Amino acid sequence: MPRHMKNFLLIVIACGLSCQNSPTKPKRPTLSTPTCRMAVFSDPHLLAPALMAPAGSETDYAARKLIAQSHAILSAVIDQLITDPVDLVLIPGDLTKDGEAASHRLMALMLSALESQSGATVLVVPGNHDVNNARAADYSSGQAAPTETVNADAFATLYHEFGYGEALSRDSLSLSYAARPIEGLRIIAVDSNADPRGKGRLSAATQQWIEEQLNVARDVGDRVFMMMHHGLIEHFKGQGLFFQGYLIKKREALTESWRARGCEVVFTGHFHAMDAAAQSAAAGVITDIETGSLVTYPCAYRKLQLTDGQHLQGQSVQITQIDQWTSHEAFQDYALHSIHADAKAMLQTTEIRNTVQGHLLEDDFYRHMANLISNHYMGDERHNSEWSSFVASFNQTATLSQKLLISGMGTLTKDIAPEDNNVSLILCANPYSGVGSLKNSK
Ligand SMILES: [Ca+2]
Ligand SMILES: [Ca+2]
Repeated sequence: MPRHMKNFLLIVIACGLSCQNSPTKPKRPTLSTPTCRMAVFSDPHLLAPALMAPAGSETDYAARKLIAQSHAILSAVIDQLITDPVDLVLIPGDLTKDGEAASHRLMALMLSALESQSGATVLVVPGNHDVNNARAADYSSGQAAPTETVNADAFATLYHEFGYGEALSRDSLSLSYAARPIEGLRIIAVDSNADPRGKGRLSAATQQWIEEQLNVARDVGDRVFMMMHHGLIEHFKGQGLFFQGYLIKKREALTESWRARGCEVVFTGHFHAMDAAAQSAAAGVITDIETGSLVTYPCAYRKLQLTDGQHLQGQSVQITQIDQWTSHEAFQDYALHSIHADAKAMLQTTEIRNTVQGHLLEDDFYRHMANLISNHYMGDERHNSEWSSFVASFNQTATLSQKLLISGMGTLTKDIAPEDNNVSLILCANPYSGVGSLKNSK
């Protein structure tokens, strides 16, 4: 065969093969642009009134948590969300004080009233206090007596109407699930409690299930928000060092993996602070929006509006009055004073105790820390000149490790962007760009 004929045939064959290897491109879904009103409240730590200590008894549940007021605070939030309703309510864990079955049953009843009277869809996920908690106690005798807790199956049954019954998919090894409460908006609710000691951890199988769910959301063009109890991103520099149990283990790898699959927002709780912190990953920015505890100063929740899948804006709402509050002290002042009363005890459960012990200004250290912590809980914390002058005095007689500690704690005075209380995020027109090519409908 002449050479030019041979070349011609080779070109024809190559074209044929090339056509066989390039089937018609599948039609890609249009990227969803959901709009909805949302509320997020976290760590309500409800203790059923039937289990509460009698009025006037000495029981001190844990001072910074206003457990005795937990039912009244939750009732106030639910009343507000019935009066001024939203479409979707997310609750990222620690629904109960310590997983008491009676508290869970009451919580489910209250959430049922919220759904039926406001029309909202309510989705929950457990925190480290909610399931198989040996500390579940009945205080009604004036002493803590062990009481029934719930296991994972009972939790999913109790909250059947609040995520588990309407899930598109459930992880077989945890209480994680994916739901689609709003057309075009997928919520992946992550159970971050694989570590029985209460620290944030996911099993390898649950990580894989989450990635599969994110891939499914991408393939159908849904926007994705995630929620879990433990933090994904540090809310102040050094949180991962000094308060390790509050953040999810392997957080850097998870941040990369989830952002690469199109998740831009994770709603968390656990540390009891109103805070939003963003981090850049290879595929783009991801923001951890932490909501404080309803039973810890400033007893706030979030109201948000998602517009066109891209604009997330909202404000914090503080509970300033509850039913049957008869104290001469304003409720918010009482909540703030409770932080000061408990700061030392709380910090002494961490590594901080051994480091600061023996310093001449040890007690002053805890007093100043109470200020830093309450400012961090409130959110949008700013430079604190009182703290700066205290650090100067403290360092005059501090050891090297004490100097490192106080320097680390100083990061609590520097908020990480974005703003904490007035959330205003512009999300990507296409969060899947670079990892899949979806067409945006706008
Ligand atoms: Ca912030
Ligand atoms: Ca902050």
